[in-house]
Amino acid sequence: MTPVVPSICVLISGNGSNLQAIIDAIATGKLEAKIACVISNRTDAYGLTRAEMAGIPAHTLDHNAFDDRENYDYALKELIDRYHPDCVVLAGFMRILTADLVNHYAGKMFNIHPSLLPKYKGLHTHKQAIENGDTEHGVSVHFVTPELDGGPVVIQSRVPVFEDDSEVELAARVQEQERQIYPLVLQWFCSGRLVMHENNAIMDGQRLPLSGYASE
Ligand code: NHR
Ligand code: GAR
Repeated sequence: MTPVVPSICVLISGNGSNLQAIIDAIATGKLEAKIACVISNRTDAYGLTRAEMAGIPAHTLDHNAFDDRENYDYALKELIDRYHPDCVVLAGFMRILTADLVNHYAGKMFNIHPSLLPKYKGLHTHKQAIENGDTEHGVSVHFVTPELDGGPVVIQSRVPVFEDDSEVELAARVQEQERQIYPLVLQWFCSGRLVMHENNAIMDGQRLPLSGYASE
């Protein structure tokens, strides 16, 4: 009998380096899953090309074609649900999602956010870390809940901030970590080790600390 492989829908807006890390982790057997589809809200996202090159169905759903967030998210939900994914992954997806959509995928939607949450929710995180003179910065993977960047953290990875760092340099350092931790979290989820319960991340039956897995 062929084993049932969990399926993932990946939402992107841009370059898609996290998407590529997921594609590569599947190819090398580190992530036992398949990508059902990739959806971008922007037509010019390079991640769409990455999906096509990997033979994955790729769609653009342009938010500019919709009057409001409710209508956009309704269409997005319809498109995602055509694939019946086990998991929905935000990978550089730049649109805030309505509570309706997020609740529809409760416990199976993830985001990777470029800061050590709860620090720097929202946009321009690298700029803020530099401007505030932080010596440490990083990235968090969390379950998505209606509260923006506020869902339970699964794992964080830390990087140093050097005195003469530009935003671009710091972002590159953070993104190197992103490519490591996102496939790992997805493998935990797809293998049934990781669940969300009452707004907590639970790993192997244990509630994870607020900063996530093995944070130090
Ligand atoms: N939606 C919900 N409900 N909850 C979360 O935790 C979400 C979410 C949607 C996206 C990713 C998040 C990030 O990692 C994310 C988490 C976009 C914005 C934003 O302000 C903020 C946070 C995130 C993504 N977007 C603008 C908007 O008006 C558009 C900006 C643009 O297009 O460049 O939607 O940082
Ligand atoms: C990543 O650094 C991700 O953390 C960040 O955008 C980049 C996307 O890279 N996400 C956000 O800022 C979400 N608002 P990618 O398209 O190459 O995966």
